[in-house]
Amino acid sequence: MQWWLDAKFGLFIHWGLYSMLAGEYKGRKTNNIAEWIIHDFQIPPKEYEHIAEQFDPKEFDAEKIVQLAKKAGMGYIVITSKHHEGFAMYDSACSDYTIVKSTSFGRDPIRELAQACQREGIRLGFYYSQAQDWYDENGYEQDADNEAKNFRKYLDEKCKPQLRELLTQYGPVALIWFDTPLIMTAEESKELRDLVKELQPECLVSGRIGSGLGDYASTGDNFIPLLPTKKPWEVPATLNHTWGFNKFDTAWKQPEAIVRNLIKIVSRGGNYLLNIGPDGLGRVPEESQRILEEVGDFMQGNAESIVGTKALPVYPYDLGWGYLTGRSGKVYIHVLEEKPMVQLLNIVSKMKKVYLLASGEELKFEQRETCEGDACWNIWWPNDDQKAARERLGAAGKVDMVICVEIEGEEVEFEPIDF
Ligand code: FHN
Repeated sequence: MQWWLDAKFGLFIHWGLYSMLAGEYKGRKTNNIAEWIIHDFQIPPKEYEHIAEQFDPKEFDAEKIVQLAKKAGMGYIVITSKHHEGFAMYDSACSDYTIVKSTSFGRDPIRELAQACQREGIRLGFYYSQAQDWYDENGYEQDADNEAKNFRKYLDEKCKPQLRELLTQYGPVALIWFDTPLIMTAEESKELRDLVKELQPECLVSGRIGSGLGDYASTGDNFIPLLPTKKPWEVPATLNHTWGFNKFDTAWKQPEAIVRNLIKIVSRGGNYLLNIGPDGLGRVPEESQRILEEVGDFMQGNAESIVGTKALPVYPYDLGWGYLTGRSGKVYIHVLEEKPMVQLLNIVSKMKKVYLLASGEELKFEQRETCEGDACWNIWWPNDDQKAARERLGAAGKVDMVICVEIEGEEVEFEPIDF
């Protein structure tokens, strides 16, 4: 799974029939995440079939989405192949409730995306809701009486056959992003894991397969761990509140916040899986595009401080103004705020060379002890002018000025603060 550990940043795509409703059904607005509308409003499956008949996302453009992910510096894409609504967003022979059979659109967007990803050299994984299925009478549903259902039948006749299709029809699959196991047993989760590994041994399995059987941990949605964890981990996160498109949700996190989250997550050794929700016509919301493009401006010059980095030992301070990332022999100081100069305390490693990552412009530095005897790094902006240095960096320095410090030795050494 080295590719996944190195990638650090991925694109999540929530797209399904719910995207067409856009957070509203029969004049009623949802106040929950929009892809839950069928559950929250208890829309009967028959009615949902009519919605499917009107689904015609003719503006879906797989190539454009892949380019957007690449421009943002993302290394992988994960798309909903079947969300809890039970609708297959690909050509599935196991069900008639699919984008190819139930809509006038008739195309297989998963195939289009798989082909675009292969052309552009970006890995593709599939989200698959393995337990919740609000269309199938034997699929589970949160807060429903699930005990009475024949889940074995659902597993054997829908879930496993569909996973088999996804893992045999679309070339190499980077990962299966399972979600909401609910009351699945450890044996059932293991059965799914075994199936994935039998069909594609390299394919990863997300933490939400259940019973701790994932190849990595998926944190709670939008929850960033405070400290590095033992198991590799990933934060699935939204750009606004919802995952599926909701025309009323305009609470967009701005590029500054996204870059800050990315650095924070990467500094603690995690991955950031950031979501877009295309609308009912298949279009990526303009705000999502703009935000990801600006994040891409940062990544353009600074990807080295993100991609392929490893969690450093825990630095004993919460800096407030920035974060540290690193790799063998290098520490990257992410400066997110105005600072006359940059100082790091209790850092023992010897500095060899210091420069702005995006431009290579060298910075004056000194290594000393403070009056209290703490090991200390001091770094100055050229002519003590951060603003001018930021301007010279252009778009790559707008949100974060990344300073690269080359050090002696491979791993940075911090000193304890309680000596
Ligand atoms: O219920 C889903 C939700 O719709 C969305 O898919 C997120 C993404 O992580 N997962 C579940 C809730 O945790």
